[in-house]
Amino acid sequence: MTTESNPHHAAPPGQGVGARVLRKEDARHLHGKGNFVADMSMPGLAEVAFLRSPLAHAKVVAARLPPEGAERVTLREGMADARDIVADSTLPTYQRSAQPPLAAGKVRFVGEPVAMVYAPTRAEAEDLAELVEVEYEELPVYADADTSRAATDELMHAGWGDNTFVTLHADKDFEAHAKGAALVVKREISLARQCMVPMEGKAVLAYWDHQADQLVVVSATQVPHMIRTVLAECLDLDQARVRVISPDVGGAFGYKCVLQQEELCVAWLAKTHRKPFRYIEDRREHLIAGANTREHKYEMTAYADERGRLLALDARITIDGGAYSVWPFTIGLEPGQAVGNLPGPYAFRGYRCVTECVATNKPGFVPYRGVARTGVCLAMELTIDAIARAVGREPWEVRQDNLVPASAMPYVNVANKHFDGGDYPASLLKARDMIDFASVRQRQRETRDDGRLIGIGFATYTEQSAHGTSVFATWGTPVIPGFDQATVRVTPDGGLEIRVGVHSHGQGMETTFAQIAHEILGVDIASIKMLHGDTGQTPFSTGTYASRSLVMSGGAVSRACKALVPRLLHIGAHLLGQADEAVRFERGHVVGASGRVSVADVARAWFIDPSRLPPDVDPTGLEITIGYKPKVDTGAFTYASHAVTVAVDPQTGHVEILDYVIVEDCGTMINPMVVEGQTFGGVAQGIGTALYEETPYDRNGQPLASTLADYMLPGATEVPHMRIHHFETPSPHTEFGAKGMGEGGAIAPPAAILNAVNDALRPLGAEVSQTPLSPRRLLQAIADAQVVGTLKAA
Ligand code: MCN
Ligand code: SMO
Repeated sequence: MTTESNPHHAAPPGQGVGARVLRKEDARHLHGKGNFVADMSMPGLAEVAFLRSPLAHAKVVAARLPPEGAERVTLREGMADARDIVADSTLPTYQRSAQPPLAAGKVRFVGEPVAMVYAPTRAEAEDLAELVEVEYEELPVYADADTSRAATDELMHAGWGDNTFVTLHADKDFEAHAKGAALVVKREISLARQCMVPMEGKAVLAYWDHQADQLVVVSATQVPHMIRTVLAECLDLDQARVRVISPDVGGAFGYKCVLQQEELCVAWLAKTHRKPFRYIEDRREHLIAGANTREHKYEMTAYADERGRLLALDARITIDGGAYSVWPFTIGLEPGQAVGNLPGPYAFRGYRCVTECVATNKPGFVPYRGVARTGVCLAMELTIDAIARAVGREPWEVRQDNLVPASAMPYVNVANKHFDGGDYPASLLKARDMIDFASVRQRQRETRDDGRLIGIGFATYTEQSAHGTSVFATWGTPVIPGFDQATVRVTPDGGLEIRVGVHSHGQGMETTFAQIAHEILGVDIASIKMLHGDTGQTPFSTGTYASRSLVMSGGAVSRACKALVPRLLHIGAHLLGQADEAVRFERGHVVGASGRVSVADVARAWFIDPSRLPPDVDPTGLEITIGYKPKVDTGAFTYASHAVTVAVDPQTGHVEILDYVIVEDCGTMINPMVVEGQTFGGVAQGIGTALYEETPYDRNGQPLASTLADYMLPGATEVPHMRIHHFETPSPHTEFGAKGMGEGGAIAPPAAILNAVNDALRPLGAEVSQTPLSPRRLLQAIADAQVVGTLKAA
């Protein structure tokens, strides 16, 4: 018997692993057909607005509701059946915070929701909110870590002994390695507090599905299954009576990987009133109540030999954690990642670090693309350059001497990170060559008509991705990821449905996961449908964060597809009239001496014409749920070297990026175009951190950047054309050898750019060490250097 294959499913070449396939998801977005929470409407939908605290720290003495519409206003005491958000941690010294869905008795940051109001339109809801009168009694404000640390009464949270969330200590052979050092270099390095500013802010719509007798929460979230778990707990509902759907999400970057107060509030309204409610965060709310990331301070003391080889590092890290510890990652994630990742890709053997995370009257810290690694990379890379200056060598040379060499791989570093492979020094040399280091040094020697100074900077880092159980366990978080499952179903026409519990909110997984399936089963990616972001339709997953989706969930897709092959073979062999051993699976076909049958042919037999099946057919059929658990769960280590050339105007303090190159290695790339898009997007955010983005606070804890006129984002004119080169060192631990990379782009830019600026400023003796590097900070550094110069001369 010969069966012709269905030409519809004949796979064109070049859709599998490694192909630069255009993204399946882009057409709907380019045509304005995306389905975001703000696009949805339902009969009887009420819009929700929040009355937010104007004060940073105050007792709520009384609240008077307006005489008309009071029934549409909720205060904390009106939702007594909802629990506070409490993220516990197993970290020693950790003090837990209880975050009420609406402020209870006291407010702890400007923008904290105090009352919730609903009306047919958002405008009416806001008008009604304005009529709620709240009486406050001001408390001392802890607008920064130092002020907060000094507090003895009126502490941030009841029952606390001081205002510190958690303090972590690490000491690995520090004294032994530091004692012989010829050189000691000290630096203070800090990052400003900033927002994440996704295009779409928080967005949640909740209703009661009477048929399913279920609360349905449609939310812009990265982690629908975890949100279901915690909402059910907070609202005292059976897990099965809550369904969370994450539709199209307009960027998330970590902002949407935690339970948000507003999610809990709107879900409570729907549960209570059995009607649909929706809340859409506006830009001003985001900028005020969402300034919750990056604010780290590093006191670094590096011990090196006379050539600049690092022997030991002593660091003190202070993190301004804001008012509340978020669920599930807790505030412990930030110091935990900082202490673990500070040593970066370097091979030194003595390490001591104290990381203190202090509670302040600001919005609570939320993981943001790169998490603590952007801060630690800045601190480490500025320190490496400072060492190079101290020993009079080129920063790339000193970096080169200190990086873990390829010959030492796999390598366990001083912080017990298990680097899986790659050539870190080669990535740096490649970046140096791509940016044409020698000619930049030459240009620096030439005087320029415009008076600008040229500088070149480097940064090398590792991005621990897809961290597993053991890593999260050391961070003490209440939910610890272990493994992921995928369901793969062959459809009756030979297409595929893939169901995964992670969520793609811009990463391109609808395409890349289809490419994985195509690689194994040969089905055309146009006929592969990925279902994600719906707890009612997908296997459980802790969700998308920590650049884990490809390795974990993509790994499960790969395993599931592989597990379908013997089933397809068995049916196909029967259709061909041959024994299983006599056929093979090749590019979407079962092939034997007597001919070939396609996946579609097999599917037709299975679903529609079982009379053609072998008598001993496996009744589990052409659908499977299978899991992926990493062999080594310390994560897969992507790494990269970034190099940048800048022109600095010492008169105006303006920095222009002239050239930017990236050499990265995320193992096997599923889709290099997606990897590049992820990297470039991350770099754009990193440039924001380096040069523009900041929410300053005054002493009263008032945020001073509440519009996009004061909160500066890089735009098309600030983000340069970038050049990228890939190494592909397969991970020995993952499917296809792929490593996660979704955050990497955002890790290195502040380090590379500030190093480049410092290189430019060398003739002036000035040095910068703070983000964002605003013109004012840059001019201040030059002025400080002049004062020092004058004093030295005197
Ligand atoms: N990929 C690939 N080959 C590799 C590695 C990754 O083709 N070797 C592809 C993946 O298939 C996937 C994408 O690159 O399509 C990112 O994969 P991965 O590194 O696994 O990261 P996640 O999918 O888990 O995404 C999370 C990560 C994080 S933690 C943040 S923060 C972030 C980021 O992704 N937020 C983003 N990138 C973002 N991109 C957009 N557009 N929006 C966000 O909110
Ligand atoms: S900050 Mo990314 O969601 O881990």
